[in-house]
Amino acid sequence: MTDVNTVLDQAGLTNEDVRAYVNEWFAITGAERVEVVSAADDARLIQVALENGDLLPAGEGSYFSRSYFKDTARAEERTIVATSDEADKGIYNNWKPSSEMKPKLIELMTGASKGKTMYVIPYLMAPAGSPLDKFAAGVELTDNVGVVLQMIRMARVGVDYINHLGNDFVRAVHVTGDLPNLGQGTPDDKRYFVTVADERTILHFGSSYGGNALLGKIAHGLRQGSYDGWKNGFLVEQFMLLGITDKETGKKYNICGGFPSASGKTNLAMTLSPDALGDRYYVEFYGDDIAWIWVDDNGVLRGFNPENGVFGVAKDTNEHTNPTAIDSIKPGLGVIYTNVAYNEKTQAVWWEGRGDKPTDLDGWLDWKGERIADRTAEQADENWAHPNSRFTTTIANVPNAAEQWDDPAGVEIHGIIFGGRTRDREPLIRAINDLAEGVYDGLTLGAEATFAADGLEGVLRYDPMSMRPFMSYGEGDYAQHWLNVVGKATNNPIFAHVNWFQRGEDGRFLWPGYRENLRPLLWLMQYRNGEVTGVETPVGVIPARDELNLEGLDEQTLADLDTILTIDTARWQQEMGYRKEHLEQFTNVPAEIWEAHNRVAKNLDA
Ligand code: GTP
Ligand code: SPV
Ligand code: MN
Repeated sequence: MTDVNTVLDQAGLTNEDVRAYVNEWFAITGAERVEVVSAADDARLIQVALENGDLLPAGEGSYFSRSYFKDTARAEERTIVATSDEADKGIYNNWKPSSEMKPKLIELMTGASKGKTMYVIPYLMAPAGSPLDKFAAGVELTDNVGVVLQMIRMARVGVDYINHLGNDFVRAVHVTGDLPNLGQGTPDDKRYFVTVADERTILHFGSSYGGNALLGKIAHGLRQGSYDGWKNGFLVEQFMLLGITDKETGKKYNICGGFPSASGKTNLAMTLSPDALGDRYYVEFYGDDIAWIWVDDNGVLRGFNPENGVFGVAKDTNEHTNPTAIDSIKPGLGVIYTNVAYNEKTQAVWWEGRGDKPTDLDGWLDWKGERIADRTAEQADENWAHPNSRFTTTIANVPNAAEQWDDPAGVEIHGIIFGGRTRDREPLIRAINDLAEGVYDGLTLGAEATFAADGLEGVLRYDPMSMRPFMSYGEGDYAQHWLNVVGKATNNPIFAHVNWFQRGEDGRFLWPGYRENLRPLLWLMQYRNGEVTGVETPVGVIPARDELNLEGLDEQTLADLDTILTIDTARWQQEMGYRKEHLEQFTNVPAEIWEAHNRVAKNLDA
């Protein structure tokens, strides 16, 4: 029998509250051993994972892992926010009383780590020393070494982050469960992913994948964080955060923005300026998935990325679409690939959109581990990689990471954008000057769901602020909180809605996207500065065609441009009816939000 306290002593884990928590869950889960980890354990734990088969080598200093084939994305219908107050119930947070969920999870986890090691991962989801530190610390307990290796990349990990914090830490318990016997997606589904928000406790059972298992990232960094932010005056959002420097004028702008999962945040934050614009603009990466945002004592809206790494979508990542990402996953950087195609002979990896499909099939296995060469004619067109396959790399590996990406003071935010996969209606960009209209726009963000959530790809749905799967309390209160926080800012952040995904009748994207997305963002900052006036429409200000820098765009794009710079009034009028129904579901919607809705509707009818 392991003496837990001896292990904690040896690891220098002195926080008494953390020690009691580890002891409690060690007893419940029935783990055989306990181990406290820090980032310095990475090389040793990589060896452990290679030896037990959790990882396979993927060339020099890169690794490959395959998750169970029914465990490849977040499971939204199994994800629950529990509290003791029914007033926290929203439309999207799957609220349940904590008195119901906690016993369930304790029962599921009891004895469920038998024979395994319980890893204790003390972590911080913030640059150390920030004003939000006490909301950012947590201790994940997991029985899965792969999860530890992912957490070491995605969070700051070590006992020094939590020893001094007393009880100010999130309790985050992860138990993998017997994956082949959990009934995933059936009426007998045994998985539960629960955030007990008012107790700052996260209990996830039945997965080893991504947001289901790396509890610092989504469960704490978004769900728990946004609940804490609501109670303590800051915002926590599924946002990327980037900086644009205009080397000619010396001006620098920081823009954050929410696009639903797998809709382009990582790509935008890693983008390079289009070649045709020369080297005038430089884009810096602060964050690609989460931003914590507050107003400082001088009234300036600021934000930082709480993460330490990037858990990026592999699909379509290549030298052309995202050269920065390709540089950040070069050999030797400790990158972990999950659910891509893997060559067991050469250790090469591949995914759809990586480049030419290998023609020599020798050694190639698809994401399920099945030999490609053995495929039947019917299977020939199936994907090699899972569409939600991912790469994990640290921000230190990202070539355009800003010097201050790790600055606890965060950076000033000049613009807030919302966007998603919308095949019609939404123009390339529309700027919104008014706070309530900006918040209203985020609240009514409608987009096609992606493969980042199980079984939902392509479904059109509203995804408020891109937080639908991560909402921790009611949507009306959420809107009011936005009005309160951003309303305090005196530095005039501008809002905008963007869409890189409008399609033509033949299904093609009308805008080339990727690096070219910088062009509308540059226009937005010029508009904020009063350097261009744009064209007023009922739904915001869109660029006049000649205000956009069009240098070097191809013929087709130039021909399509008028379509994506047009407001389809009839389609928008129809949309306003849907929006009304969408907002009517929510309780406590602020009057300002309804006024914004009515103003836009009236403008459209005028
Ligand atoms: P999460 O990590 O799930 O929150 O996703 P994300 O929002 O960071 O999405 P990401 O940048 O990883 O992009 C998801 C997918 O969209 C990838 O397959 C990209 O190649 C693709 N994508 C990103 N930007 C664009 C774009 O401008 N145009 C087009 N057509 N596809 C894009
Ligand atoms: C998302 O789905 O928005 C992600 C990936 O960022 S996961 O960590 O799986 O939630
Ligand atoms: Mn995300």
